[in-house]
Amino acid sequence: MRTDTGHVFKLTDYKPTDFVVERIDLTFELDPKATKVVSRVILHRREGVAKDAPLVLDGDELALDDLLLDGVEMDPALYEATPDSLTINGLPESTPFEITVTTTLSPETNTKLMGLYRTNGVYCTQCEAEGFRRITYFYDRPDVLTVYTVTIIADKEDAKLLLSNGNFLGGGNYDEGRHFAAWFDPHPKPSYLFALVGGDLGVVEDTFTTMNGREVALKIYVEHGKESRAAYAMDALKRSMKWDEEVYGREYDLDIFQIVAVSDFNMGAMENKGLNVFNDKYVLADPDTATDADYANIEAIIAHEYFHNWTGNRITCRDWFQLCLKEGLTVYRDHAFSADQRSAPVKRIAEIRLLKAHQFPEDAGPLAHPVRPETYREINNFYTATVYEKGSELVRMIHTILGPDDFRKGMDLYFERHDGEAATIEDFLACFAETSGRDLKQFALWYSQAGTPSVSVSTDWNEAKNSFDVTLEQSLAPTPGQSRKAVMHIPLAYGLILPDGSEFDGQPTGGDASGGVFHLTKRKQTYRFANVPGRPVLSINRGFSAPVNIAMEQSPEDLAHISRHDSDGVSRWQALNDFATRHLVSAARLMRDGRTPPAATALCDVLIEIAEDQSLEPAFRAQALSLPAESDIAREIGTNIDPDAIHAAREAMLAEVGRAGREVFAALASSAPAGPYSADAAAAGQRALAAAALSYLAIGEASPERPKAVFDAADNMTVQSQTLQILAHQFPVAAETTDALETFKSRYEANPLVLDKWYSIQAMVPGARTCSRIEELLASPDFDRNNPNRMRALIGAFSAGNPTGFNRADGAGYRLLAREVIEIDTRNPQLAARLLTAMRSWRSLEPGRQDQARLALVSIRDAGKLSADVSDIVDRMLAG
Ligand code: B3K
Ligand code: ZN
Repeated sequence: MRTDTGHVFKLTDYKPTDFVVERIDLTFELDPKATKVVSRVILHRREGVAKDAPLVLDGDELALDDLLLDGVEMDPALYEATPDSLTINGLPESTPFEITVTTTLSPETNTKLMGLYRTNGVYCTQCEAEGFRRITYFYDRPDVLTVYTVTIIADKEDAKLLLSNGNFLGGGNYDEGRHFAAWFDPHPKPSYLFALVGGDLGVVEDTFTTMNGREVALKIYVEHGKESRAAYAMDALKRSMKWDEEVYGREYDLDIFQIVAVSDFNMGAMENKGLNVFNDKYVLADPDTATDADYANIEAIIAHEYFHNWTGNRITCRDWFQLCLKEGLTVYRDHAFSADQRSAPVKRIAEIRLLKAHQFPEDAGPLAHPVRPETYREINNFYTATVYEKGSELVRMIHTILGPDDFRKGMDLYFERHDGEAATIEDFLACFAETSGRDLKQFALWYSQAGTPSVSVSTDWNEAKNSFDVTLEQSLAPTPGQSRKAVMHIPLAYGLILPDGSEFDGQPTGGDASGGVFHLTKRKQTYRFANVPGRPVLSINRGFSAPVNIAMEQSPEDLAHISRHDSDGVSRWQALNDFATRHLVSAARLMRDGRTPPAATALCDVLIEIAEDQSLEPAFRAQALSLPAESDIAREIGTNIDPDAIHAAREAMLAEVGRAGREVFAALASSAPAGPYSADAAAAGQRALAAAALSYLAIGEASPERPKAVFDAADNMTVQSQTLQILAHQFPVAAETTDALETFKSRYEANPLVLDKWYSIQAMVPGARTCSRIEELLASPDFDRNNPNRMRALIGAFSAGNPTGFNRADGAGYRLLAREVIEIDTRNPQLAARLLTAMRSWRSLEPGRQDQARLALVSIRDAGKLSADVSDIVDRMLAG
C-alpha cells in the first residue's frame, strides 16, 4: 500500500511539464497475474527547459521491466526507477525521441480498484484521478493531453471482448489461443480518461444519428443474461445525446459510444473517452429489481457521464485543483437534463435536500474546503459534495446573474475557445464576463471561500406609508485555514406575497435588484418597496438561488401563507420545510430537557391540505409530506446534538400528522397507479405519495398488517422496498417483518444489487440494537467484503444514514466503523476514506458522544500503517 507521505500539493505550485508528449502507443497482453504493458511514448523537451533536465514520470506500486530510448536498451546508469517514479537522464536536447517502457501488472490482486483490475472475470480500468500511474510510468496529470493508440492481446475465451477508447481500428487472431484488437482515439486526452476492458460480456446495441447526420453505434455491455436490464440505460443515453445537441449545441464526436457495467467499482461511473465504465447499480434496471429512485439515478448518471464528453473530456482541467470545472459544470448540466425530463420543481426540491444533507454539513465541519481547493494531500478525498454539488450551484448562480441568453453565449465561447485544452476556473469565468460585460471578480470568491454564507433578513412594514423594507446582511464563519472572509455576491431570488395570495410586482430601490433577484454585494443592504397595497410576506431565496443559510424571524402564519400561495412550487416546499424544521428543532430541544413539546396543529393543517390538493402533482405532495430528516434537524440545531431527542421529536410529529390526516392518508395509501409498472416520473410520483401515506398510517397502527399486505401484493421493487422499510423500521420485532425480510432475501438471493437494499434497510433501523445486527450481518459467511456496493450498503448506510443507531451513546457504532475502516484500508483505501467521512460532524455532538467519537478517531490515527487517503481524512477531522 502507498502509505502516507504527508506531502501537501498546492495550487500555487502549478508548473507545466518539462517535456511535451506527442503521442502514446500502448500494448497490453492481458493475464490475470502478469499483464505485460508496453508503452511507447514520443516526447520532446519543452522550449526553454534546461538541456540536462531529466524526464520524471509518475508511477504507483510499479516495477520497471525494461526501458528503451529510440528502440535501444538504455544504460541503467542513466535512469532510476522506484515504485512511484521513473527519472530518465541523458535525453535529447531538442529533437523528439521515443521511450519504450515495459511493466508487468497483476490485475487479479489489485484490490484498490484503481489502475487495471479484474472484477467478476472482467478486466477493467479506473484511472481518475491517479490510476494510470498504476499501469505504466507516465505524466499522469490532466494537463498532458495526447493521442492514444491501444492494442490489446488476450486469451480468446477469457476475454472475448477487447475494448478501449476511440474508434475500432481492427483485430483478429494473434497466436495460439489468443486474439487482439486495436483502438485509436483521435481526440487528445489526459491519462485519467484512458480505459481498457477485456472480458466475456453480453451487449445491447442501438444507434444514434447526430444533428449533422452522422450515425454513432451505441453499445452497452453487461453480464450475460442481464441484457434486458440495460434497456432503460440505453434509452437514457439517447435522450442525453439529443438533449446536449438541443440545449448546448454539442454533438458526439466518435463513431462509437460504449458503456461497460461492472460489479466492483469505487464510485458511480467514469467518463473515459468513448468508453464509459459504470458501477452496474447505475445501468441495470427492470421493474422487479430497481426502484423509482434507481431509475432516476440511472438516467442522471448516464447523462452526467455522457455530458462529460464536452465538459471534462474535450475541455479538461489544468490540474486537480480545478476539478469543479468539469464536475460542478457537469452536475449542473445533468440537473437541467433531469429537470427537463421530469418535473422541474420536484427535481429542484430533491437537489436542495441533497445539498443541505451532504454539502452543508461538510462546509460546517472539519472537512470544509473551497469549491476549488488550494491544497490537498490526497486528491481522491476531494470528490466531494462541495466540489460536485456546491460546484453546480455556483454555475447555477452564474446562470441566475447573467440570464439564459448571456449564459448560453458564455458557454458557447467556452467551448469554442478551450476545445482541446486543459482549462482553469479563471478561463471559465472569463468567458461569461466577456460575453455579458459583467465583472465576476466578486462572484469568483465563491470558488475560493469555504463555508456556507449566512444571510440574516429583517423586514419592516410601514402601514401608514405602504412601504416595505427588506434588510439583508451577510456573514461567513471561519473554516479550516480561512479565518477572515471577504464580502460575496449573493443572488437572492425573492417574491412579495400579498394578503390575497397574489404577488407584488414593483421594483425596489436602495440596491442592485433585477428580474426578481436581490444582488447582495455589500455586507449589509436595505431595499425599499413603495406603494405596496397591503402587508406582504417575503419569500426569499426562491428556488434556492444561492446556497446559503437564511436567518429570518417568520411567524408560522407567514410561513403557512407562503406554503399555500407562493407561485413558485419550490418556494412553497421551502416554506413548509422551514415551518416543519422550526417546530422540530424546538421540540427536540424541549425533549432533550425532558419536556413535552406543544402540538403542531397549524403545521398539520397545511401538510394535510397539500396532501389532498389534487391540483398539485403527486410527487410534489410526497415531497411535502416527507418531513425534514433527523440529520436536517441536527444540522439546524448545530451544537450539543442528542440524536435520541431528535428522533423522539420527529417520531412524535409523524404520529401527530398521521393522526390528524388519517382519512386523507387512508385514501391516498391505495392511490398507487394500477396496471403494469411504468418507470415514468408521473407514476413514480404516485407511488411516492401512496408510500408516504402508508407510512403515516402505519405509525398510528399497532399492527403491521397494512404494510405487510401491500408488501405481499407488490409487483415491483419500488413498492416492495418501500413497504419492507416501513415494516423493518416501524415494526422491527414483528413476526410479519421477519417473514418479509426472509421472503425478500430468498427471492433475490442471486441478485447482489437487490440484496444491497436488504442490507441497507436493516442497517438503517433506528435505535441502539442495530449495531449488533450489523455485526451479525458482517459475520454471515455469504457477506462479500470486497464488493464496494455491499460495504456501502451496510456500513455506509449505518454510519451515514442511521443517526440513533450509529451515534449510540456508548460509542459502539463509532468503534464498529473505526475497526472496519482500518480493515478496509488495507485493501481499498479510497473506500475506507469515503466511509470514514460519515463522522465529519462529530464535533457537533453532545459531550459524551463527542468523547466516544474522538476515541474512535484516535484509534484509527494510531492504528499504524494507514493509507494517504485515510490519514488525510482522520488528521483533518482531529485537527483544531
Ligand atoms: N469523474 C468520475 C469520478 C472519479 C472519482 C475518482 N476518485 C465520475 C464522475 O464524476 O463523473
Ligand atoms: Zn462527473
